[in-house]
Amino acid sequence: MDYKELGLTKEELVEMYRMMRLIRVFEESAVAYFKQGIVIGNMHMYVGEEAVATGVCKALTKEDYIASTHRCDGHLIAKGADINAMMAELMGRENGICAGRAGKMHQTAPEVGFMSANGIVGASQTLGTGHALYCSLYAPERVSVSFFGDGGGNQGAFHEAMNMAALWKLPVIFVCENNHYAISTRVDTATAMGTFYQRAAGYGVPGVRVNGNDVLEVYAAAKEAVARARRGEGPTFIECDTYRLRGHHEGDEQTYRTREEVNEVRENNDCITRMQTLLKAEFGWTEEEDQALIKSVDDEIAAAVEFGLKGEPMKVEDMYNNLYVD
Ligand SMILES: Cc1ncc(C[n+]2csc(CCOP(=O)(O)OP(=O)(O)O)c2C)c(N)n1
Ligand SMILES: [Mg+2]
Repeated sequence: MDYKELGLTKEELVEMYRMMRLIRVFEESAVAYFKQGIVIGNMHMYVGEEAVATGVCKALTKEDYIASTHRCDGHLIAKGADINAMMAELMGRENGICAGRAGKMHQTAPEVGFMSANGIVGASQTLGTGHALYCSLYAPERVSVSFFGDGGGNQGAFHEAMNMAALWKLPVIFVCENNHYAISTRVDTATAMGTFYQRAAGYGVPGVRVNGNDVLEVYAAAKEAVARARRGEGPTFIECDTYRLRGHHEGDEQTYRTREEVNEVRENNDCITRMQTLLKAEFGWTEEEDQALIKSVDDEIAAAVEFGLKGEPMKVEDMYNNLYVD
C-alpha cells in the first residue's frame, strides 16, 4: 500500500508508528505489573494486533463511536483515551478511567467516543449497531465502529447486527480482528471458509479482507468505509488478518500452537517492524530518531505507571458507588 496515494505525510507515518509502539509498551508494562500482583483482574493482551486499532482510529474523529471487546487496550489508546487513567484502572485505583470499578474488560471512555469494552463475545456487534442507529437519528456527522474477533464473528449476533445495519443503512464499520484463534480454537476448525469477509455480500454490504498487520492497508480500508458511512451509504465489513503474539490471556500455556508459528509472525509480519522498515526506506529514518521515539514512549508509559501507583486502591465498601447516573 502506497502511503502517498493515501495522502499521508512522514509526520503522520511516524505518529502511527509511535501509536503502535505506545500500545505495545503500555501492555508489556501492564503485564510486568500484573506478574507482581499490582495490575489485577484478567489480562487479554493486544500485542501483535496494534495495526488494526491504529489504522482504524486514524480514520476516525474523537466524536465517532467505538464498541470494543475484552482485548480493548489498543482501541482505547488509539482512540485517544487517557493512558494514565487506563493504567490506574488496571491497578484498581480510584484515579482510574472508571474509578477502578471496570478493570480491563469493562472500561469506558465516552469523552473520546469509546463506549465500552465488553466481556461478552459478540456483544460489540449489536452495541456498535445501536451506536450507529443513534448517529443516524441524532448525530449524522458521526460513525460507529464495532470491533470483534473471529470467535465473535461466529456468534448469532453477528448476523442480526449485519442484517439490521444493512437494512437501515446505518453508519457502522464492522471490523473483524481475525487473529486466527478464539482462545485455543483455530479459526479453520470453527469456520467453514476460514475467512469472514465474504459473508458481507449476503447482506448487500461491501466486504474486504486486508493484512491486519499492515497499518496502511487497514487505514486505507477504514478511510473508505468511514467516507461511505458518512455519505449515508451504510455499513462496510473489514476483515483484518492479524495474529496475537501473546497467549489468549496472561497465563495461557498455549499448548494449541507451536513456538515456531508465533516466531514466524514476530519475525516476518510484525506491524511495528513493518512501519520501521518503511520509514527507513522512504525517509532515511535513523537509529538516533528511532531511539528518541522509543525513549519518549517509555517515558510516557513510566509516567502512566507512576500515576497509577499514586492512586488510592478502590475500597470494597465503595464498590457500588458511581454505578448509575442520578
Ligand atoms: C458469549 C460468550 N461466550 C464465550 C465466552 C468465553 N470467551 C472469552 S474470549 C473467547 C474467545 C474470543 O475469541 P475471538 O472473538 O476470536 O477474540 P480474541 O480473543 O481472539 O481477540 C471466549 C470464547 C465469552 N466471554 N462470551
Ligand atoms: Mg480471535
